[in-house]
Amino acid sequence: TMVLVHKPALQQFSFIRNIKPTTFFSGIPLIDLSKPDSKHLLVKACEEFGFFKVVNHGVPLEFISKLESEAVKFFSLPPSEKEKASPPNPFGYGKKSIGQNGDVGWVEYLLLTANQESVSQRLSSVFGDNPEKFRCALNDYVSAVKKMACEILEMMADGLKIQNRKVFSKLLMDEQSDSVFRLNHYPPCPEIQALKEHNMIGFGEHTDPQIISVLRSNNTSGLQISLNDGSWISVPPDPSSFFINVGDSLQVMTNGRFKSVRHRVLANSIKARVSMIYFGGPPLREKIAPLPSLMEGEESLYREFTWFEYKRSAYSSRLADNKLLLFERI
Ligand code: GA4
Repeated sequence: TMVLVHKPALQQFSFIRNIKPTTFFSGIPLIDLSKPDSKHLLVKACEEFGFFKVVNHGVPLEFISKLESEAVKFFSLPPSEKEKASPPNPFGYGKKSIGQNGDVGWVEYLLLTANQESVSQRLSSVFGDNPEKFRCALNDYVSAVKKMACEILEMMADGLKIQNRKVFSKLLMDEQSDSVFRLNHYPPCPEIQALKEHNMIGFGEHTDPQIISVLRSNNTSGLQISLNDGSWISVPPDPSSFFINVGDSLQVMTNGRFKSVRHRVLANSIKARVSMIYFGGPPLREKIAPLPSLMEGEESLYREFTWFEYKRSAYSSRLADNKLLLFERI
């Protein structure tokens, strides 16, 4: 239930009623990428939750800490400096407002293309004293995370017994892949401590439109995922692991077998949360439809669309909307 709290400075944000204290969920599937057998657990996790945590991921911790410190440095700049990198659409700095359809959150962020060549010129001014340092940190991190995402997608294809294990990963590997990178900063919100039974929304509930999302955060809680019964569970933060989301496009390609997970972030009253997310997407012209080999005897739940069509439709919707509804077969 959404509740409006009548406190002038905060009333523009969204709140949720929350009577229970935060309890962490211990049932999040844990996938060890160094074990080939993990492919079966991976498939199970994507069917049950559309969400899991990975360890032994092969991404150097140095890449993670370097990019995190660059992100922290950026978000610590005076507002006037950060504004030089706005607006966020399609790429740049944004604050409070998410997307272009009226969603707001207790968050500021940088949206970037994951294609290295085209990191916008506008941003280089912001990384003032040393733009190359930021660019390198971003490049190292995104390359390593993309490689891991492709390995995971190949293990998924194996686990699903698909002949071509690159069916999913090739979409991210494509030069024209429409992948996005996001740095989020959720400042602490001390005022919410007074609101005992309410939590403020950092980033409202939604599913990710792409194929796969790879999230890493600092040690601050806030991320929640929605279970099939509609309840929300808190994900214990783990700065040395990655969290993987199934996106809408992967749900479609698996004809609904894998679930695109609904998730959100709640504001924290004490500690800042910093997260970095790689959204692996296909090229814009790519046709998205259930894979024939996964449909034996089944009917397609979705009509075919291009990623361009889906993205256009998703980007003109509100965060919480069910974006796949328009593409379901009746
Ligand atoms: C959710 C996943 C990614 O963060 C994102 C978001 C995008 C945006 O911030 O501009 C959207 C959201 C996301 C889905 C619905 C639309 C578009 C905000 C919004 C209200 C970058 C993406 O690809 O889709």
